[in-house]
Amino acid sequence: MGNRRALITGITGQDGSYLSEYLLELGYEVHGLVRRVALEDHRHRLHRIEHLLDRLILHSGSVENYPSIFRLLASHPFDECYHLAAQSFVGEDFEEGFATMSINISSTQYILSSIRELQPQCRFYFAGSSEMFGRAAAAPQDEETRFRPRSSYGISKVAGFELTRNYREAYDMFACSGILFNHESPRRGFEFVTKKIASGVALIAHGAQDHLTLGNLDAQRDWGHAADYVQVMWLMLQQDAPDDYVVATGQLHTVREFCELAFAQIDRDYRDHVRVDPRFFRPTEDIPLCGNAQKARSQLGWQPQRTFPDLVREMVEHELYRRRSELNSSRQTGLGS
Ligand code: G4F
Repeated sequence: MGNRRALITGITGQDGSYLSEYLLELGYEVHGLVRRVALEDHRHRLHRIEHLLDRLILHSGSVENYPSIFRLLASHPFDECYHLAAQSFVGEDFEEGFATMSINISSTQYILSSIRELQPQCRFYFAGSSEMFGRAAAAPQDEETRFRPRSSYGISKVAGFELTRNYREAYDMFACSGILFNHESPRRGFEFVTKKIASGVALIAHGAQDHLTLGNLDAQRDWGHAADYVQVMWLMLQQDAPDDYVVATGQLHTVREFCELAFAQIDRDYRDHVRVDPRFFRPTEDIPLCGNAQKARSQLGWQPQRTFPDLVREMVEHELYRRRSELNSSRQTGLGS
């Protein structure tokens, strides 16, 4: 396994950082495509991979820029390419979704077309999403469920999925898509509800804030742990034949349950601290997004290792630790109150 080379787009994100760790553990040489501004601002933009920087090979470039992708693939042979980069927040206004669609769709086509032309043996992974099911007609969703996306993000992911399938079928490329349901971790961005709750709990525990404002507490999601989900990306590319797989826990939890467990960790009752503001509401699903990962379980032998309570505990512990460290360092520099 020693000398295998992988390219990750979106290496600075949550999934990119866990996947980098995993591939490095497996002995891969790991390359990442990173915007020049990020390379110049390590502390803020590379914080998720800062502990790995001396073991990664980063290239300046952007998935939005065809020449930079083409150049990179023309100069380095890769065994595997994981295309994780995307504009990924769902809660945006649909009308403002043009950039999401054009960036997400064209970047996938740039990479697939460059691989086809320059390195057709390179195996390709596309990060699909449960948002592709959108207003699903049935639950749980599996590989046979019809896509009915209703966000610009979901539509862009369906297009990426179809591009991947088409390159696989038309050009005989080893190209796979993972249809990943929500996956969280301490490295999640602050715009997502799990991180918002975990970080709010830590602020409340330290007296920096009294309450947390959320949208629909009865919204349900199939939440897994990102560290479990990146392993399945790798497994997909190790099979004899390329295919697409749903990756999910198959268990639904509400935002309320996440709050209950998170606040219980600091011995508080969420009802005393959570306020609801309709501004954060989204259209609710008649049929919840809940995945059936039976195919990944039986064909790839994959099984998520971490439970929902493990996930909540880890996220809250991380935020409590982060707040404590921030307070200590501001006290040391004389800025604390
Ligand atoms: O954390 P969320 O914003 O994640 P969402 O929209 O499900 O999207 C995430 O998962 C998708 C599936 O993998 C990815 F495609 C996508 O890229 C992203 O990673 O919202 C989760 C749920 C929603 O039902 C939302 O309505 O939480 C509900 N919610 C309730 N209050 C809230 C809030 N969401 C946010 N962001 N903020 C709130 O205050």
